Amino acid sequence: MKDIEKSIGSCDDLKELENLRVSLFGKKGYFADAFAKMRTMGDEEKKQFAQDINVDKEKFLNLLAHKKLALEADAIAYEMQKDGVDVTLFNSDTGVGALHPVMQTMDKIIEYFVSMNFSIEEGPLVEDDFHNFEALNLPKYHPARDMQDTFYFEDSMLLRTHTSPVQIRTMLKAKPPIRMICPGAVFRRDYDLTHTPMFHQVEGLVVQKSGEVSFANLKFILEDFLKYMFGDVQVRFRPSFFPFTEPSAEVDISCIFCKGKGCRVCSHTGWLEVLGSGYVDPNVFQAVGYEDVSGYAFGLGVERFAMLLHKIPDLRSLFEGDLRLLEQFR
Ligand code: 2NL
Repeated sequence: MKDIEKSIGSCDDLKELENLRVSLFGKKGYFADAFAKMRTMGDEEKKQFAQDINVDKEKFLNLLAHKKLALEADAIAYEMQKDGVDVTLFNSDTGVGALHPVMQTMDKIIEYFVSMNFSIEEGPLVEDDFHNFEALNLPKYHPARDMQDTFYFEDSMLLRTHTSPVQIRTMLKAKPPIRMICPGAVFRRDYDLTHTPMFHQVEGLVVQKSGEVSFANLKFILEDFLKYMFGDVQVRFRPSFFPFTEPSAEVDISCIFCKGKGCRVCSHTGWLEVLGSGYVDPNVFQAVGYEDVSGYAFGLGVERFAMLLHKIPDLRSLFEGDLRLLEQFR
């Protein structure tokens, strides 16, 4: 018995341990043998023997169980070490990373507006109804508020659907004049060829004393900006509608693919829509307690700009992390 105890102690293999277990507890093992012997014993002797043998049995069951656990842990540690990655190893294949094309485009946009004396403002991604909708003249039953279009949390908070709430927050804490842009991620329940549930916007806002800003100021800055971004393009303003601006205009550039001749990308119109803009609706100023001011605002989608600038045909390729795309933007 002492030998077997030693063997268990020095055993370093699960199969060998199983053999030892069988030699003790198997049908022809030590304990089966011992119990068989009892049949020929007298009562007194049997009692003493049974007591001793049960102590031994308990002891060996314990020894085997502990050894088994230890060997299994060793085996797992070995497998992990064998297949693991040594993160300290030098890898001559390590490339240099780069900003994602969407962020490169964002930086170029920001660069322009900083040069024009706009400040950069940021705000929370998780917003409330007031900052994301109510203050922006989006009435209670406006379709944009629908569960179908907006990600809601249980407590009536939501993921901002545009960066406008940052402008509301800025107006609530500062006095005019305001000259700001707010770049950042926004969220809508939409996923198809031209929509992803998360994308990036840059919105701009200028507020001054009543009469100090005109639509001409808006037209100048956006035309100048678009020529900075896209080079020698024509720019046109088209009447439109947004709940937070009045009057509103969408801004087109002449198609950069066909130079305005008409092609598939511009649906044979010769124009590409790139911006929304307008005079800030008086209801927005009222919601933030501004009086005797006027201002203009605009908004754009950064992914759309990146796609046009780099002639990327499918929006979704910007979100797949495929190195064959990303390596072209180093
Ligand atoms: C679009 C349209 C736009 C705005 C965003 C705005 C913000 C405030 C007040 C008034 Cl606080 N307007 N933002 C205005 C016009 C258009 O974006 O098509 N974006 C991609």
